[in-house]
Amino acid sequence: MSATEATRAGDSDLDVIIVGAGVGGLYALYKLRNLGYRARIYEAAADVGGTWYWNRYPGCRCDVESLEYSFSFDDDLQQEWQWPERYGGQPVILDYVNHVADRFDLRKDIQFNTRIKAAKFSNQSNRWTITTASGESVSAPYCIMATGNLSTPRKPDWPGFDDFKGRVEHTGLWPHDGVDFTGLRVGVIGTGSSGVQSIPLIAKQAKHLTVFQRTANFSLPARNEPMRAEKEAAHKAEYSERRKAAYSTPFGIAGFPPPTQSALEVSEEERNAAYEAKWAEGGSISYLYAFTDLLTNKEANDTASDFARNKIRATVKDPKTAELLCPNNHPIGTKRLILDTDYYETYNLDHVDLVDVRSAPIEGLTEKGLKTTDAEYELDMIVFATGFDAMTGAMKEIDIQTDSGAKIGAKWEDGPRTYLGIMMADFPNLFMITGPQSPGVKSQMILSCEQHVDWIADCLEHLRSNGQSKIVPEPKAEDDWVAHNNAVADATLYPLANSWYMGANIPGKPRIFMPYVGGVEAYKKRCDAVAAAGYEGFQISP
Ligand code: N01
Repeated sequence: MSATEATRAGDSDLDVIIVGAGVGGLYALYKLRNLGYRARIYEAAADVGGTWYWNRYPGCRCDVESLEYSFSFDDDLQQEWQWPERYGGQPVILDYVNHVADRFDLRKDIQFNTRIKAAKFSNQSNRWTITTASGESVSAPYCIMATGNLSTPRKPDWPGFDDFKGRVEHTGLWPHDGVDFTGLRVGVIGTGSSGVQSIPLIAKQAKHLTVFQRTANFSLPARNEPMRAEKEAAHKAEYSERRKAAYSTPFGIAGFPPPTQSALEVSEEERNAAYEAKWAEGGSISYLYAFTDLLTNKEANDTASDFARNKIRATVKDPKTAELLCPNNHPIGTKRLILDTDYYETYNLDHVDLVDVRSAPIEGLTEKGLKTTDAEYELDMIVFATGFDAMTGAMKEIDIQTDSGAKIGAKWEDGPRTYLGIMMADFPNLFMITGPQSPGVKSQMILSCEQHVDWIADCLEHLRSNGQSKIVPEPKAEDDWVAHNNAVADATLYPLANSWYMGANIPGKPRIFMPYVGGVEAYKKRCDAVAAAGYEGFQISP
């Protein structure tokens, strides 16, 4: 029997197929295995880690504090693991994920180097069959897509990639052996989190750095620092209470007392003192939590945006560069608020230039570098920090369909449609971890992954104990959830920004606000109520 046949034979006994070995997929495997399900992960990469496996660019770091951005399901794990810094750097987070995979013996049920190309549901056999890029197929009654929200890196569709004589890299597909910029003229395209984190470190090595900026983004100082022993001890002493409390917050992160005042009901002096304190403290939630209405009232938001713009002007010495770095087309917080280390300071270095590609867009690559509508820039290396086909990209790259004719491409043609961001009408037994229209990317991601996995596990237990084996959302429940999602977003300032939350960074992608922004607390209550009511809004059958 060949290795492939052997795998297939074993896999025919699977209860659950999981796609993706990032934090969501790994916890799903752990949880379901402990409940007695035969589950296996299929993972495109050569190892675990998901986003932390692929994004190895210099400066890559989580913008949620490390004591929060970690699994809560095992108290020994959270007590024993030691985070060296306030915010986890990519290498440390990847070490942590590897530690979790080893500690709970997860690798034996993960098939690496296996990209899933198609998934098809048969109503007759009540099974999902997934097909890998090499043509292998595996089936199981249930399938969980743990494919991530920022896992399909995208470069603009420009001419000239083959002409360029230098090197091209994307931050989301960074080489494992690193990149040496010494002596090179480097161009970075993009000033989202990936660009802003990598630019100061690339500038340290490169002979010359040109940053090509289309949209200036707001970024706050991260104030990263070595983990303080007393902070770690205090946090660990009340870890389980803090984890529970996190579910009663909007972003799934405890420790930030909710604001009580509007930015407009205090004096300018008081307001600026509050922003100054938050600026000094570091952290995006802290800043956006300065007042109650920063994400819902434009006038209130303007005060926080102005404060941040003045900080940029005070840091960047060249007034023209400073002005170009001041965001002017979206309220602060409506695009992902970035945390940086020395980002604005980097523009004071003589060998770093900022080029505005909003007024003179990039036309393509040339033999020597990059050409905009008004100049050519000679470069040895171009770093694309141009982001991802966020939230829907990874799912849509898989040909997901059912034998009743449902297809993911058609289903999501005008934007994602889900019930609770966990399942879709017409696609039975297919679950998503932190799918669109759930709080995922607007929350502490690991908490949201755990919440979804726990909900899915309870759901499978409910089916098993009731002798049922098929679950699918009712179309009306999905319609209502989509409408609710849109209504909640429309009550905020978020839709004012051309962000990846809106699909705006991908030409031709429908402009629809994709994450659920009603907050983790309200969302979890809703999910729990749906389950408690016998899976309200779902059709369940044998
Ligand atoms: O991607 P982005 P990212 N011509 O989409 C520009 C998470 N993350 O990889 O804004 C010129 O934010 C684009 O310009 P514009 C985090 O959630 C987290 O940086 O579309 N420029 C933008 O400046 C984050 O939000 C961490 O006008 C072009 C940039 O490329 C998300 O991942 C670290 C262009 C893309 O920014 C994505 O971040 C890193 C074009 N044709 C990432 N096309 C942390 O935890 C695109 N751009 C800290």
